Amino acid sequence: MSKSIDKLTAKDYLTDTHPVWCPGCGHFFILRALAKALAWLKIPNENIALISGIGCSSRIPAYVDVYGFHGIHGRALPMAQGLKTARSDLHVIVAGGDGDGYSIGGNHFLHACRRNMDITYIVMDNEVYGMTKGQPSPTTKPDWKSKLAPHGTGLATFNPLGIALASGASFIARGFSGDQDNLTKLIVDAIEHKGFSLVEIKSPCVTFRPEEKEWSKTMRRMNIEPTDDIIEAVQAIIHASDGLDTGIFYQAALPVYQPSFTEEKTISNFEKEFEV
Ligand SMILES: Cc1ncc(C[n+]2csc(CCOP(=O)(O)OP(=O)(O)O)c2C)c(N)n1
Ligand code: SF4
Repeated sequence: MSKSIDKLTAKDYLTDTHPVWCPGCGHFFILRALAKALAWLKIPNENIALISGIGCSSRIPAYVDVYGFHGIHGRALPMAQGLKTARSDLHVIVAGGDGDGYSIGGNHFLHACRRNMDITYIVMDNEVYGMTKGQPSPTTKPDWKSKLAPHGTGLATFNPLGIALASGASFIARGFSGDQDNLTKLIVDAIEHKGFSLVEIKSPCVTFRPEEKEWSKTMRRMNIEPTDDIIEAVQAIIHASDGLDTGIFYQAALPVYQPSFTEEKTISNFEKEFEV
């Protein structure tokens, strides 16, 4: 990037690759908000790494002009934590879907919250597995009927905000892909936060959940200040259990886990240690 940092715009954070997402997919708007947030923060492209798993959402590293890694399903967080361990100087951002992060990656999610490393996790939540053609995900409502679950799942939904709070995350927010200004600001705040920041973003899958287009009418901004009080945060999360409130539910200065990475800990040194 030859442009001076103060002249960077959202376009400077986008690659020339056109996303293969379906026209109207909410993920387009998350990509745009992320690029705007990076331009707002004026972080040099080479100081950012974007890590993902597998899913329509997880294609996002191809479209953002920063270091990227399109990994394996459900394993974006461990990869990102490994990278952050080795390169604490990088802004490490993780992005992926509700299936990737809360289902196959659910256990990693809990422990990433608990470790509270300085990483931002963007979950592009469309309440469905889009890439594999519409299976219910952990955030799918129990009565949503589909070919694969003709009577609905009948299962209570996973509550990402509550689980993140209980597991130790220090920044917990919900955004909506259709509310660009608010979403851009949430991503800026999340990246600036020191510790594990979750931005759970409602993002309509127009192909397998066309009814989610209605979210543009029902999602609402919360008018509350971020709190570092767990009880207040629990109350805000319970109050928002219909999934329609957006804003920061919790933000606290908690100890950040950052293992030190020294020369002696290189892979070749480990190999030497275990040589027989
Ligand atoms: C180990 C493994 N299991 C299953 C799959 C199949 N698979 C690919 S993407 C995906 C779910 C994607 O859903 P989500 O993460 O919500 O993202 P979306 O496509 O909705 O954006 C699944 C189950 C896989 N690639 N690897
Ligand atoms: S299948 Fe759904 S999530 Fe995937 S690109 Fe199309 S609209 Fe987006």
